[in-house]
Amino acid sequence: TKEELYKELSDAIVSCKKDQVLAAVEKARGELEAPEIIENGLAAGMNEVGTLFERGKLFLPHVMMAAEAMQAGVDELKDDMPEASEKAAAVIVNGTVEGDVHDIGKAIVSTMLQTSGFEVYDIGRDAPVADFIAKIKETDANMVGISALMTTTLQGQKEVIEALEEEGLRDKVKVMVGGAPATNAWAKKIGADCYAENATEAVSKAKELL
Ligand code: HCB
Repeated sequence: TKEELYKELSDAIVSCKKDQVLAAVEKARGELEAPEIIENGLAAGMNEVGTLFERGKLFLPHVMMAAEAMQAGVDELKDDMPEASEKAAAVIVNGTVEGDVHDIGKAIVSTMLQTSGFEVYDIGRDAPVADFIAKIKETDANMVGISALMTTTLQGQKEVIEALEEEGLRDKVKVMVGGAPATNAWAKKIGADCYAENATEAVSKAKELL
């Protein structure tokens, strides 16, 4: 069943073994769509890794190995992503805030937006506010996705919004925020246009903002 395949993918991530992840991806491929392999299988496993890390059952080297395995699995699936039926009328700059190296979730969001017809410019992780602004200007973007995975870097999302205001760009550029510590309430508080809990929601909310 689908649930069994999701579990196999998730367990493979928790095993922190790249080979096991690639084997599980290969097996799931014929049965599941690439986005559901990533979101319901691999990402679910990564969340489990996070929980085990918090409980002291896994250590940082494991998390790094799991992250690498996850990346390999996602890369393997790039060619399976569904082709967008039409181009969305949006250019989006996507990045993880300065001081924060977590970029797995953000990369998934970028890929899913791309396959949904968005023109995506991913400025990577640990990106200073100035990089967000420069890329938005350079590409004439009308949307920005700001990722932060730590309570200590969440503030960076607010800083990007403040910079957009200072540059007189805020009316033109819709703002989406995401990452584990972000919430709807936080998005509202800092004046973002939306919060997305996962990549599927990022795509649907970005479409709503158009
Ligand atoms: Co990292 N880490 N980590 N980590 N890490 C977290 C985030 C903690 C919560 C774990 C913990 O302690 N409980 C924690 C942060 C605590 C806090 O909030 N204060 C933490 C810490 C503390 C650290 C270090 C400081 C550890 C250390 O060195 N002592 C260090 C950070 C260094 C730094 O950034 N300056 C660190 C390092 C690492 C790595 C390198 C080992 C690795 C990252 C590898 C990489 O990204 N290339 C890592 C990982 C993997 C995690 C956990 C386990 C998983 C994160 C992840 O990839 N999840 C995480 C635990 C957790 O999150 N509970 C832990 C899977 C993806 C698919 O989910 O939430 O990232 P996601 O993205 C979703 C969703 O949020 C949304 O869509 C995505 C797809 O569904 N979304 C967006 C995300 N961005 C969006 C943007 C949008 O516009 C829209 C939607």
